[in-house]
Amino acid sequence: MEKITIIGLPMDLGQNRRGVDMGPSAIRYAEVVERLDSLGFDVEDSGDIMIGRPAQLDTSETKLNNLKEVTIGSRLLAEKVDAILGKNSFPLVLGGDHSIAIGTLAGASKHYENLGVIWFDAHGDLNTDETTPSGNIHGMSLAVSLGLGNDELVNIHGYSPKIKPENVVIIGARSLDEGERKLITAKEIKVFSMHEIDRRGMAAVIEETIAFFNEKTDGVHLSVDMDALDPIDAPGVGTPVLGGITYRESHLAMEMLSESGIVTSAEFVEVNPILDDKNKTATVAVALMGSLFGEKLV
Ligand code: B3U
Ligand code: MN
Ligand code: MN
Repeated sequence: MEKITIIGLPMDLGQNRRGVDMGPSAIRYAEVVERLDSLGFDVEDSGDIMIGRPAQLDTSETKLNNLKEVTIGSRLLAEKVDAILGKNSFPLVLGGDHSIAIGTLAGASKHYENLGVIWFDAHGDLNTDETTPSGNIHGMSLAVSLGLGNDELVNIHGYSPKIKPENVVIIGARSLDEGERKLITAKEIKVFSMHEIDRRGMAAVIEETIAFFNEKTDGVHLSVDMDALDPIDAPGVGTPVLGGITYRESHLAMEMLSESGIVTSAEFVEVNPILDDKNKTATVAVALMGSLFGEKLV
């Protein structure tokens, strides 16, 4: 695919730390358009989806914080991603917190019989309204896409489920809640935790991921939560977890995915400029996008 359409969803309502709504601005400031342009793509920046802000934020640890706004944002993003794929362009979505994946996947999976999902994340984002310890929807977006959890979220864009558990690979996990572990076991979801990455190396993990998808998927969505990376390399995230994927390992992963040609849509989320060190995390995100779209060192 030669065309890339960038779409931002500057929303921080899927979790409790303000500032991740500035992620799309930070990523643009790190010159995402120029970077992808220089690789020879026809890049269109279609701007941001604006959803407004409630007068009173819901930050209690109730079942689903800011459900109304997250639902509106997801609906609008789903329509947009659906339309971008309809025009044969590659949707590159900029977050925002990881709840936005509900909308991205709702828009993308309509275009495939068997959409694979690579969930690059320190977390599983597999909580439901029953198991969530926080009420934060960014910790539920993968479960919602599997058809589990709140009805309104699950049915966004008019159908459910968006993806099948056998088409999901989680890479970089190191912080999973009890309910998430149970779900992973029950649904037999493939997880390459930091243990596997340490033990086998990122190259083997990505080779296996590509082979796994090649057999059975007709498209693959790459969802990159920047907290998959070690906080040393990506400090500007709301929930940093020690012992993550290194800068080099993450580039290798993107380069191998680029060579494989399997990725059909992508999103980069959880960049929080308030918590960052001189826009480092956005800069790393843009460098990873470079590798994902075929940038070579020599
Ligand atoms: N699993 C916890 C914490 C969390 C999920 N995603 C992030 N943090 N970034 C939860 O709230 O569901
Ligand atoms: Mn996440
Ligand atoms: Mn995470």
